Amino acid sequence: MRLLASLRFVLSLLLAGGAAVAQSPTAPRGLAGSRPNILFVFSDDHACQAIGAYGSTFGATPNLDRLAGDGVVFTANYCGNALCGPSRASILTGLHSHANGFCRNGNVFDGGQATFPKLLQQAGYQTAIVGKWHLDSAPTGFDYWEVLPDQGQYYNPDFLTAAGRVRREGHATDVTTALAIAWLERRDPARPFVLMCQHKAPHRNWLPAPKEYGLFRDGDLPAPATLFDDHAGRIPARARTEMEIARHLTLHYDLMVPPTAAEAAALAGEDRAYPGHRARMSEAQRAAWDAAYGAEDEAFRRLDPQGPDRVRWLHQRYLKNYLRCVAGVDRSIGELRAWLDAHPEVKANTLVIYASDQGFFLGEHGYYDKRWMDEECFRMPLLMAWPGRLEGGRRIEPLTQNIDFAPTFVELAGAKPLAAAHGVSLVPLLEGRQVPWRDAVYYHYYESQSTHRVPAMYGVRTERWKLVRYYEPHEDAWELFDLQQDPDERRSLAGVAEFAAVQQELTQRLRALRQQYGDDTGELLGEVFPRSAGVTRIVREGDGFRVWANTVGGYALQPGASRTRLSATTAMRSLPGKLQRQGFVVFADDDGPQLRVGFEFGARKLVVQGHDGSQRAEVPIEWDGAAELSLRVELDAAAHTLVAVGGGQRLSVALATSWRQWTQWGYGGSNTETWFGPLRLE
Ligand code: SGN
Ligand code: CA
Repeated sequence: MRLLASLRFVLSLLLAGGAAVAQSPTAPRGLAGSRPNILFVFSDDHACQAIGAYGSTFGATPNLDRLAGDGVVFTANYCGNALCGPSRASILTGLHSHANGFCRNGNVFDGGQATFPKLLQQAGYQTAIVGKWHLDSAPTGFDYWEVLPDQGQYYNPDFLTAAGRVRREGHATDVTTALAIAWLERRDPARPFVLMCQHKAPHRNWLPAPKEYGLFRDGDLPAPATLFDDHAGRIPARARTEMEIARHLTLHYDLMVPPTAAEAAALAGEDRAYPGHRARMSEAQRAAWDAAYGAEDEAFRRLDPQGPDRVRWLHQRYLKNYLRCVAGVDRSIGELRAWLDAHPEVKANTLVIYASDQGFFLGEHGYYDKRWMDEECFRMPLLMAWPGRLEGGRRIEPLTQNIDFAPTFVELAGAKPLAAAHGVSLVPLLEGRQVPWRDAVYYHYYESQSTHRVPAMYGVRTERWKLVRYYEPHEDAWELFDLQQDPDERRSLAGVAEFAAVQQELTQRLRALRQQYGDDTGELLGEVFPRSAGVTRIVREGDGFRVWANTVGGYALQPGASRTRLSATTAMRSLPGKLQRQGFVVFADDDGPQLRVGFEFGARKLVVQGHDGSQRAEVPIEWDGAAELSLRVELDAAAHTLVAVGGGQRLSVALATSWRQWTQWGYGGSNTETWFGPLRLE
């Protein structure tokens, strides 16, 4: 089976004209099945631009740079979906998102599937994970786990354990490191281990640990050339993205600048979370924070910078706090390696790995956050050191991806292989062997219509080119970048006559990759649902449709003749074996507002809701979780009434007077795989 799979892979590479890897004369052999301990240190949102070994000049990572000098640096490592949960799910399973089922944050990881910790456990390894998890379901395949709930807190974080929830005093980075070391101390020394030490840092909202407060206090750090990018030459959605330092970074929540009395009385948006973050700190922690930041905050108020100067100030504050969080993670690497130095018998057989779930924008294109297929966030750091086995300072340049991690660990451990993995073991690259290798990596991002408003996309990157398809019908666009001529990705060449042949070839390559990985998500029955967002797939089934909605409020709509009154009926079946949230029918006006009427399956409720949370009404229903639910909706714009009947209940809602008509309708949901009957309108 395994032989067949690798044969198929090699064949697909040859057919696709895969790249070969040059041989290194000094590289090690026989790593497969050598059963090293694996100390896998993993952080959240750590971009290569902030690591010295990848060319950063910020100086935030002396320990990581030392690790890179002692070991190997993967220079072209990528994620398949630049978001936390999806990247982690791909690392555990070796599968792209559509196949492991975790397409967006907020999905629930199916812990019943094959993962590398389970296979290593079966092969006699001790398995442990501490820190960020973000996959919602309880970790499976670990002898010991102690993880942050959801995103977790920086100060005095709560942890989830098999025995319940505990609050631990201190900074998340330090607490996580301490948990990792405590486990190393008490593990069974007779068996190999895999320990995943997963830091929350440097994730938003960038609260460093006290030990790093003093860093970067003198002068400005260099800003990227594209800090004031106008987004011209690319798709319009780039300018609509809500991740601009100038417009979206919040002063209090993101940058922890204390609000004035007037500001405190009117906190809005994410800034409303500011007081909670202050309250989470102890009095002593707050005092230490204020002592470190007070003078800078005062200077900001005094100078009150405006326009580009204000953007530069926001960027500096953001970047410095981000790098202080990075430096904390770097210190953790130093502490873990110091523990290994003190235990030479363990160190000699321990592979230390450092990676992060995706990269991050550090002001490039004026952005923070990630999600786009741009190099800054698509690329992931990957460093590996293993004394006596990996020669120091080597750079490994072929295209690698997070789906390769699990097959690598499994092969090193001599465990049963992951039969269906999309990724391939990196062992040949570690050994410097001449093997056929992939010449392109695949990407698919789903979480549109959500925080930061980045459209769904899939794409391909080769050594020189990147082609991205924005497939939601209301976006429907391509971007093509020449990474050699335009490394900052400022000018899309999609649709430019001179590059038509390149675009065509890459389109075929993209199609072939989608086929190879079996990804048929992202297309919506051609023109049947011309307006959609956040729905990944619709197929006809019976006389209705099966709909996959990955996003909060995902929908797919058809246009119709304008109506001021209508009566609609349909049926809904929440598909068994899947984790569901809600399924609803949608009625929309041309300029966007939507009414959603349907069921919260898990909570067993009939619900009416406006697209913006308005018009909310709900009533509990009696339902066995399996039966088909029928739904009837009566809308009358003139009488301002909405009546919903379903699940044996009736909801009556007074409609806002802004509703004049309905011109589109269809299906929607969140985290749902739902079968809908035909939507019959009268
Ligand atoms: C939170 C952040 C977002 C971030 C996502 C995903 N907002 O929602 O800025 O993009 O997480 O990040 S915050 O106000 O909660 O910080 S991920 O790394 O977990 O995927
Ligand atoms: Ca992340």
